[in-house]
Amino acid sequence: MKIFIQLAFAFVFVTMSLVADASCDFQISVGDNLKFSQDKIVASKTCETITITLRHEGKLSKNMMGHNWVLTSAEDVSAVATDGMSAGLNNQYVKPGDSRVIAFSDMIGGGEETSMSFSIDKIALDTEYIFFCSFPGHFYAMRGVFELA
Ligand SMILES: [Cu+2]
Repeated sequence: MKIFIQLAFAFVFVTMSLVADASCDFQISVGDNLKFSQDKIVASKTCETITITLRHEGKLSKNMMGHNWVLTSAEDVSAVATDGMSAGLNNQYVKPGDSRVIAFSDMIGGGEETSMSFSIDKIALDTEYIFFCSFPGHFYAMRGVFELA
């Protein structure tokens, strides 16, 4: 009986941590068009680290239809995307050392997947954040809201 109770507690604990993980880890897919599978990500403010996994389900290569996931404050999006264009594909279209960039993933093409994590310490609760793709020309359409709740 004692073992059963311990197992029951262990089960509840594991279930709770699975639920907690659900709002810290995000799977996002993209394809041969200018669209993320989500236009809003709400992460839990109890997360220490947020992990984004980006999967490209299209067929086109990354120099034609590359996508990545970049997070900045809403007011920095245009400037970061513009500076990123001249940084080139080798830099994932993100200006090296750009302090306005909170997190960014590698640029991927069709059939590829990439994953990246960042600390929640960089997110302020009173600021509006946007995630977008920094491939030249994509940020106008490929973007979404990032929120902590
Ligand atoms: Cu893109």
